[in-house]
Amino acid sequence: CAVLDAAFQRYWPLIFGSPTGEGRGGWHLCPANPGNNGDPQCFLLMAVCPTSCSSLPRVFCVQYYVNETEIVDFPRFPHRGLLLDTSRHYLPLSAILETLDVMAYNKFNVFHWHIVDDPSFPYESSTFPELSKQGAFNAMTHVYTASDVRTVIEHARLRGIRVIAEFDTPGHTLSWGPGAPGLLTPCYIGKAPSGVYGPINPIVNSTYQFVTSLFQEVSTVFPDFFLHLGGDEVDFTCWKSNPEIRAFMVEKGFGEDYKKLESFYIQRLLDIVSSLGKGYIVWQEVFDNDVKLRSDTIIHVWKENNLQYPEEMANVTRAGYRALLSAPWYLNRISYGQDWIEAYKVEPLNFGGSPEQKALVIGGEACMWGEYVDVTNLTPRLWPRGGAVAERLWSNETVMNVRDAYTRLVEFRCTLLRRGVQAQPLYTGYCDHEFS
Ligand code: CP6
Repeated sequence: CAVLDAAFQRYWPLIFGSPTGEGRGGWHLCPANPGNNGDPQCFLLMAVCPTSCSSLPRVFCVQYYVNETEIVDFPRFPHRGLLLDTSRHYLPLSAILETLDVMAYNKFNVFHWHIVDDPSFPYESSTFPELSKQGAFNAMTHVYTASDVRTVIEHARLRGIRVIAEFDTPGHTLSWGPGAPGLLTPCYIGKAPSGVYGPINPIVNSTYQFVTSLFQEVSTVFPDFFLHLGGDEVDFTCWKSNPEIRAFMVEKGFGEDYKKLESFYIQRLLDIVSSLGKGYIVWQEVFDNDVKLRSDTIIHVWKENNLQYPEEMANVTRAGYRALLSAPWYLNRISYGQDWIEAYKVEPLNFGGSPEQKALVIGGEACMWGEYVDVTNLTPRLWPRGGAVAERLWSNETVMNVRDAYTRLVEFRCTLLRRGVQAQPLYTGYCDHEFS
């Protein structure tokens, strides 16, 4: 009898239960009909229980047909992510869990949770409960409690998916204001505050005390080594209007260069998060603005302008940083026709650079920004289109035939429907199960 190999030993108890109990006994597989050259091959499965069973040795012989299949498959890129935005619209827990299921079918392995932003703050913080009390769309119903967050992380973990939370600062933080008085910059009209607020106020110490406490909490709630710190799209008009900020600019010798002020904030934030023992991912502006970065920082390339992203990938990797690509993969964008094809045809390493530079591209993320997406249209917009990005990130660069991919996606979309996932059609046609 051949002892079952390690993989078989692991999965067999999941399917049939473990007659010998956890970690006890040896599994043996005996050909029941040696000499059978035809298929399927029949095996006898015998589980031998060596100790502490009522009648020893106990032998189970079960006859099953086992189809032998050898699969050689491995990912091209280690980081295959999907971004969901739960600030523009609240997504119920069930929608996030279903998305994690379908991510796993697609071999996505990172859930980038853009959890808070300008419109709402649905993250329930234990350190600063006022943030969601004042900043969520509804503090009772439209929040993610500590238990919800644990549920998401565990559901993801069981499917081989990491959860990376993004707390985007210093821009995209308007919803933080009501629950954190003094955090945001008061904007001015002339000599008087206008009552409107801008990005996080980078010139007061209380800001850094606040972000230290918040990120202390966040870094324990989200166990992944990485946090996403945002740093994108900071609007300088409010900072420019504020006389105290302008005085600070003079004092620091920043002149009129508000990117220097932004960098001043980001630099301190990165030091805080580093001291908490976390790694960080930032949007490309942080790199573009010449912020001093730890050498293990990951730069997230998102700007689509005129398909210039290959140039940015080249710049980021030339500087020695690892890069993540999202620019061509905005699933929230839709257009008439088969728009998955453009996403599929992207070749992430198609930029000018050395092999060492190419090796710094750790993968990419499909993004589902939430301005026009809530629970009603999330699933059909994500699937099966997200599968095109997933395949690009998983498969060898030689796997690029669009017609073959179409066939796979059509089949996969029918599978999703059979599993109760409302995936949208790619084009005309039907699914076999419609007739059965
Ligand atoms: N929110 C945040 C967004 C976007 C970004 N950051 C965004 C910008 C342009 C498009 C889609 C999304 N909605 N916080 C940029 C990373 Cl087309």
